[in-house]
Amino acid sequence: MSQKKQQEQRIDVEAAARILRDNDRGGYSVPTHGLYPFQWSWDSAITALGWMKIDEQRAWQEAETMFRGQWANGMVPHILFHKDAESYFPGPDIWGSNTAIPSSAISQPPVWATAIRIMYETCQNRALAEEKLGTLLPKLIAYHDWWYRERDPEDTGLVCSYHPWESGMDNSPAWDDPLDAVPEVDWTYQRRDLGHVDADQRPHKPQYDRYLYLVDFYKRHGFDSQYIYEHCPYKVIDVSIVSILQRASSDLLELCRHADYKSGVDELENELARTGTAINRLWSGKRHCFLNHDLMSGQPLDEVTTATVLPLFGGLADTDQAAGMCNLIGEWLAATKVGLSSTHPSSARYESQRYWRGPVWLHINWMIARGADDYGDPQLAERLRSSARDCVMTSGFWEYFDADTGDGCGGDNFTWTAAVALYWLAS
Ligand code: 9WN
Repeated sequence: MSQKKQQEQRIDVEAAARILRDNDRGGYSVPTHGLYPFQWSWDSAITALGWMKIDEQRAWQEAETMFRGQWANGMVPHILFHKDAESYFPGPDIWGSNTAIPSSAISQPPVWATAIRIMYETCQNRALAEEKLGTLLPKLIAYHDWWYRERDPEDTGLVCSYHPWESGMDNSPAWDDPLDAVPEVDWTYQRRDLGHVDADQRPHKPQYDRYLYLVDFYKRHGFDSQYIYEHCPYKVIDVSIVSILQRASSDLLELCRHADYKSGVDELENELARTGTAINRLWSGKRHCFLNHDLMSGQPLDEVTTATVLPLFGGLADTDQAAGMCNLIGEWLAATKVGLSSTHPSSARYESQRYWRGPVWLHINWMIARGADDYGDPQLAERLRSSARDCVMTSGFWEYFDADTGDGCGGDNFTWTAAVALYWLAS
């Protein structure tokens, strides 16, 4: 589509709002009908931003419902299985969490406090926002405390992750080598995802065998944090989680200041400072970005993916690092039809339409654009936004987009794509 034509066209906000309403299951949204029939944590946080544009009460409810599933130790699970559904595997029986609301036993990138700060600062209904913030703040503090306490027990400043699903960037080539070191399950199972989406757009079986081994491992060891930290066969530092946590912690601090809330604030400040220094251990002068790290092998994971430039979003880069990453992103954007692709196209493992190995996810593009803006590169932010608009205008509200063609992939009528369109692209 020509630039002029695109500018003349508007995002179809009615269609986007309809997707949110159709995927509303009463207080929470499913990412899409069929493929993902439950509440996912980071989807839900992004979705709340979309709800803010059409129904503020409903936006706050999205957060409240998610935090009802918070574990006693503070963890917010990556999936809440509110109702049974046959269309997804693995379900609550495989996870075996035994919680009041059945759930998975890992978390997801902690974008909640960032979303809630945006909601709080952009709301029309201030009284409602004050009331909701009051109940959510202690839960957010407990959630962040869980990350630092359970996922960085040695106070290194860099939290770790135990599952590719925890990163939300499940099939990223960055996880290939650490995942290869995980045993495969020896039981048979039936995947449901392949009944909804073309196999070319989803992970392969050996990866699923290992995803499931890990799920089983947590259950077999009674979800014992200390044991898992010491013995989990997969343990990585995911730059994306570290960066999103850093931004969210600083947003949480800001919210605490607004509400004059003191409990846990000093600890949060300490953690922010610790991570601010520790992140430099991941910097690669050769790649001009921060590399994920395998804690089992002790080696950096040398793949340039969208995770590796998210320190822009986390405010974790110094001026030179930020300039290096913005240059990298500029060239990277020019190398695919739509962007930013989840894996750099020069990687031998790049695949333009397979899950997290190349396609474009719009909420990630929003985060990177926001980071570019913060570091004084609004032109780059606008290029990212314009490319994201192009995806939606040309193909619709898909889960993700083929980076080489712009075609929609994965699930259709996807909630977070509609939410990002409402929140970021329509304005
Ligand atoms: C596993 C819901 C989720 C997203 C993830 C995405 C995908 C699940 C899956 O779907 O993961 O959690 O079964 O593939 O990778 O980012 O939150 O949309």
